[in-house]
Amino acid sequence: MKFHVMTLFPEMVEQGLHTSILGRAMDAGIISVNTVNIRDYSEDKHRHVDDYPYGGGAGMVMAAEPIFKCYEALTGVSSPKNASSPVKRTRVVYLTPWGKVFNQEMAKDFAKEEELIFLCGHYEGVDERVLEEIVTDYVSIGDYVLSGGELPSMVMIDAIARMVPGVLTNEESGETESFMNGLLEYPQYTRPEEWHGQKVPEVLLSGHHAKIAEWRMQRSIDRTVQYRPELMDEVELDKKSSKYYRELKKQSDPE
Ligand code: 6GU
Repeated sequence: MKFHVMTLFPEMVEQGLHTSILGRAMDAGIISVNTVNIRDYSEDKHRHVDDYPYGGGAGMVMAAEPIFKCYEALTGVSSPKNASSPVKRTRVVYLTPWGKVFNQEMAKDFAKEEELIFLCGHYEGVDERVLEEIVTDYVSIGDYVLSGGELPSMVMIDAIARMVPGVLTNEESGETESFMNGLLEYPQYTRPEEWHGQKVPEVLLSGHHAKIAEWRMQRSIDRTVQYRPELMDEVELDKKSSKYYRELKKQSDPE
């Protein structure tokens, strides 16, 4: 899968993505990240890409033309809205706090694409007209404001790339699956058996796989109830786990 990132800070995006699992996937040729500097498509001699907002107000607005030129260079498409050709348009994601909030489902959906383009804004925003012209998806990574779309694009690329076949090893996919049952991860322990007076839970040393699985399921439920209770409305629990969850609710709410 090919990721293209249109940005004013290409080094930032490149440096952040070449490590660990994604670095390995790039070396293996399963994914690639191509950054494009929007400033290279500025039309004035000072390489400006922003200007004052019509109507006044603080801050600067990124101008439409350099972004559009950058998009044309990347795709070869000059009128995306009235594309009459049967070829499917490459999706263009604009990162913005007012977009749809990103989640694992969306990561899986984007991972079906062969190619994706990210547009990273800066300053107070981007001229609305170029967004209307080229953007297919408006996405936020949560309810807080960041300085630009670079970090959000990196977050999305990481999450999407993990869903591309061949990026994760079998073992790594298994771990993601265990989160995707809708519960939070159970606690993990490694050596030593005792640290700062705290012992590793006995059952994990028992070698009894069924008991270990049951213990982990219960700790996942405990943790989800404590930190993200709203997730419990969506999960499907097996018989044993539902019984445990019912008992847990009875204890905290004996009515
Ligand atoms: Cl996608 N962009 C910016 N600038 N801030 C954000 C965001 C995106 N998602 C959350 N905050």
